[in-house]
Amino acid sequence: MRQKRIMTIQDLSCFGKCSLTVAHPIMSAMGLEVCPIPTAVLSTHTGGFTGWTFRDLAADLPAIAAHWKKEGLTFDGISTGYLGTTEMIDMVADYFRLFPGAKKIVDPVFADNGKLYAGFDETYAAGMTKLCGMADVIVPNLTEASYMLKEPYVASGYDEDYIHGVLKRLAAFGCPLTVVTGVVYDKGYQGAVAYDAKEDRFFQYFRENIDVSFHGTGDIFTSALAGAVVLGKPMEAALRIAVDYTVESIKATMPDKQEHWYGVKFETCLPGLIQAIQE
Ligand code: PXL
Repeated sequence: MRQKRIMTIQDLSCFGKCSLTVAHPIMSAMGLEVCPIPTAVLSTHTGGFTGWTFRDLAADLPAIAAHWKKEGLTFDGISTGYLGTTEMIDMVADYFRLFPGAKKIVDPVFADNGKLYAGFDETYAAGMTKLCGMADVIVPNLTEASYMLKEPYVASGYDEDYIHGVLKRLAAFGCPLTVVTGVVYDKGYQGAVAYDAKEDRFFQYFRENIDVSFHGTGDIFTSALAGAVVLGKPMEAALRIAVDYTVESIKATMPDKQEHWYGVKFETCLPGLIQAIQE
């Protein structure tokens, strides 16, 4: 059987365990052939460091796509993460048009904990909303969902009806499978809830809530989810695989959480992920 092939379009933050430095190893471990497209090279991610370098590689994107098309390359999936500029969002939309056979998984990556990340604004959120409308699966957190829906951010105290409503309103942008992450109904549990618009069905998977915040866990979740989806796992299984892997990576980091604030030890948990996709 031909190996499943996925391209992943996001930045390469050389230090900090996020975006390409997690997506590539995670999806490789899952058995996918991973083709990374770095949108920019940064010395570190922007979440907690100061003075990072930033080399924009936007100019290379159209040429990479043109070469790949000339070579006749095809892809089973395209996953996207931090893109940085609206110009880059437009270029990714072109990739989506050029590779129509690929399953498109979009993680909006522009905000968390009620706030936009450094360098983003409402225009970027609007551009990302359009890209989400072109995707097969979207994976916003509740902050990104609120920006895309232009609704106030609700940090806590919401119920299942509220989350199901958010998912349905997001689905109206045009994506058939919507997943929201970081859902906490009851302080003891955290998880992800998904909505399959075609079947009008919700799925959810929760684990114990570890009340700490590490950078890059959203990227880890989306990488595992995208890998599972492109491997053909049903959404129920993909959610479980991705939530379990993220929780295990956080748990593995807890003993060193002070020193490791910039990212979790996802590497040590890869054997469990490899096991999980074989089940
Ligand atoms: O983890 C998301 C992410 C990815 N890439 C860069 C970031 C962030 C979040 O801040 O700064 C460069």
